[in-house]
Amino acid sequence: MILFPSLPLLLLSMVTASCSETGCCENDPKTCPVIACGSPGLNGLPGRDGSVGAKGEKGEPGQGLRGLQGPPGKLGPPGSPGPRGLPGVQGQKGDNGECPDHDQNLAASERAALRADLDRIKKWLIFSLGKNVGQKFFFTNGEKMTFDKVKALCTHFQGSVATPRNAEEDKAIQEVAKGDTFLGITDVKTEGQFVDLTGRALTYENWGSGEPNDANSAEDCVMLQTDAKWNDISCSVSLLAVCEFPVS
Ligand SMILES: [Ca+2]
Ligand SMILES: [Ca+2]
Repeated sequence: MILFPSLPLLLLSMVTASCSETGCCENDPKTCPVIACGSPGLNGLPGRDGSVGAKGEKGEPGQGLRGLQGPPGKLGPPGSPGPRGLPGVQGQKGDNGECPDHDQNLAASERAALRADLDRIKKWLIFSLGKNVGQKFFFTNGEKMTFDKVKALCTHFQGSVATPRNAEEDKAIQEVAKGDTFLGITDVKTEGQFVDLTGRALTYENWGSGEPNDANSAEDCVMLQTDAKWNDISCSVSLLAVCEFPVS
């Protein structure tokens, strides 16, 4: 059982009762609504939030203190080089320079020091790697290679392939090489006629027994063997490289 009616129904009963007691609404029901004559109703609950409006205009800068400028950024990558410029106009010939006496003395002393250093280095090299006989130095790098590579190696160091002109040089080459080595002698130009690399006839020979034999018609270079004898051999085999250099 419901003992108390709902609030709107109770209010409506009160307004109806009021109107019946005063009679203010009897002659003009259109201008005297029930609510105007009764007590004001209670406020309703707030409605739900509306949808988000459109974005507004950007505002004016603020009035606060401006921050300090930050550090510069990282250096960017270098740009590509520009085209080469035109050559400049050739300048005029300069005046002759001065060469005082003390400068000449200094240059002379430097030359003497360089000469002494060079002689010392030569002695070290000869002591460790080479041999000096008369007006020649013989050196080896201890590597084995074909005849063409030996020629290229010696030429690169402004020397030539070791070529004995006498028994003393022949012996020196053996001592430097300590193994089978190429000599600067070939019969490439004329089969059977061995000459040095400048084309000159030989002044000394030390062929082994039965050599040169041009075996298989393919032996145009000369090998100094460990038994101290010469043997013509293919230029394509790899033997120790020994170069000779003139004594300056
Ligand atoms: Ca030959
Ligand atoms: Ca041979």
